[in-house]
Amino acid sequence: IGIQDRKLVLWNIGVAYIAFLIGTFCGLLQVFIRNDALELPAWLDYYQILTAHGVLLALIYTTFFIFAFFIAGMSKTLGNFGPKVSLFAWLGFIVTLIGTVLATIMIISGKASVLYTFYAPLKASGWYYVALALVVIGTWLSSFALVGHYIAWKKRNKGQLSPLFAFMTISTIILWIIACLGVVATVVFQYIPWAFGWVDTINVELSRSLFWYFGHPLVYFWLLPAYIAWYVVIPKLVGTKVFSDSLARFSFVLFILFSIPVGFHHQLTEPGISSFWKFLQVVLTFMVIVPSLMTAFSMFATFEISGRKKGGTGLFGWFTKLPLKDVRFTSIFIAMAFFIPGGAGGIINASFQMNELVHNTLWIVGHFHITVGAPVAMTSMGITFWLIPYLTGRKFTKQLQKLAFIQIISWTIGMLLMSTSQHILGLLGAPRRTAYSGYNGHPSTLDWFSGILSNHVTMAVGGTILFISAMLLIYIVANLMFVAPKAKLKEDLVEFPIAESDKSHTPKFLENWWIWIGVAVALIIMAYALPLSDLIHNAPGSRGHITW
Ligand code: HAS
Repeated sequence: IGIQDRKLVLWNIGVAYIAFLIGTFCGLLQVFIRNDALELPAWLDYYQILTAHGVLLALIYTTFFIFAFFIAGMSKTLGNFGPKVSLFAWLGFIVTLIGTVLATIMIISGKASVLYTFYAPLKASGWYYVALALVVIGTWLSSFALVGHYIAWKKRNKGQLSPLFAFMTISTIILWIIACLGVVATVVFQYIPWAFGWVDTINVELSRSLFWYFGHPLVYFWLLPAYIAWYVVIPKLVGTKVFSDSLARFSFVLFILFSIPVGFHHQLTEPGISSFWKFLQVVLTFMVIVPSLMTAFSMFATFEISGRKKGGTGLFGWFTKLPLKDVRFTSIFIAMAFFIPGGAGGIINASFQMNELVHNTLWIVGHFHITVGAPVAMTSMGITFWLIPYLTGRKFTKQLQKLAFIQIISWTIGMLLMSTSQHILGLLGAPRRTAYSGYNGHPSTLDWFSGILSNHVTMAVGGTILFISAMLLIYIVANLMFVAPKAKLKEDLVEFPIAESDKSHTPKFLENWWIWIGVAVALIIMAYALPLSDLIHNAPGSRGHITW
């Protein structure tokens, strides 16, 4: 890809890893506070650090990295950006960055200790919500740039299906733009007027519902770029083609349809929404599991086809033929393996009754560490190992590859220890989002920590290993950006791995976005129109508002 586009991608990656550095450091502080091993100075508190950890890793690291990957992939598959597209993409980057810096300042100065879900009636400085709005606007500008680039390609290639990477990027962006409408509505019309004191009240249940209208598709905004790498990059690394172009596209279409009308599954224990609407959204949640099962099927098929081609025999012969010595592959393979229990845990969460058992416990914290913290993060690591040297023209030296292996193995061990203990503690009843790590020595809580895995030591050891792994990753990233020797020989040049995908049998209507946007909007109206209107008109307290 061209030098200008490379620069933009590198800047996005650079910011992503600065957020990663601060965010993982806050994670380390957190495990120690939860173990009573660290006393904080008066100006710093647990919720401040927890907010920084959640926002910088789950929101900021992911967003910048995702746009870096999208920009690189779109430039690679559709051609270099033109001046207008470039301008929008840079503007998007700058506005997102300004929002990020403002939000970080607010959090660190203790004016926004509201956690990444910023539930009312927790209130931050009005400027924090302005910062969040800027982040969203910035991502929209970048999204418009990518959509513009895609439209220009479509005009040049009338009647043709776009390359798989571009199709998947556009699907993810459609999902993102529709999803953001919820968070924009609550931030602009509810939080900002309330936080600046222009109005006295806020309709809490409405704000939570609008947040989760956005919050669930947000997790697919994190997941889908990882799936792009699974569908498009992985087959190349194992030496085969995309298993089925139509299946891959159809799974992304299903995400557009079913990711959004499901937010109530985060609110199953909340009053104010009737069981009927919760049940409807639970059913739709089970629909959004289908494209992930299709993805699992497709991945196993890819491994099996490539394994058999290389001479693997028997039921598990394919496994022995996987390129496990290639850290770009292994990192993503472990990511996938994590998503098996991660996805199963999601299904448990989504099961209306079982949610009673796990909601608001450490189980959920365990769940999101083996979804976003491992499958998504480890896929980004796998991408990082080739994307940066591809962009900088540096060598991914043998020594760096060894370090990368140590890094991903330590991340795996740390995540396994920490998330297993979080799942167990959650099942025992340990609540999440609390600074009272010992639960004030309450007798019934003391037993929780006597298990082999469910004890303070495991969590602390897990957290520490993760932090060391994160620092190792930062070292590798800095090296690949600035230090590693330039690749002079052709065989040292790092490639952008994109597998061939046979589009000859793919139905054209899969790329008719208006159909999918139309169906998505219809489903959203069905799942949300009546319950949201109920929340606006029938909220307890004064008409339409709960006063805090
Ligand atoms: Fe979730 C809460 C339900 C997926 C993230 N989720 C959260 C929160 C986060 C999060 C951050 O229904 C906390 C929010 C908060 O702060 O309150 N989640 C689901 C369901 C899925 C799911 C049904 N979640 C994710 C993903 C996330 C994520 C993905 C981030 C990226 N989640 C919930 C629910 C809650 C929740 C409730 C609220 C709980 C509460 O009460 O608060 C599904 O999408 C999962 C489907 C996935 C699968 C797995 C397919 C497996 C694949 C891997 C194949 C492996 C291979 C490798 C090929 C069915 C694709 C083979 C290798 C070998 C070695 C064998």
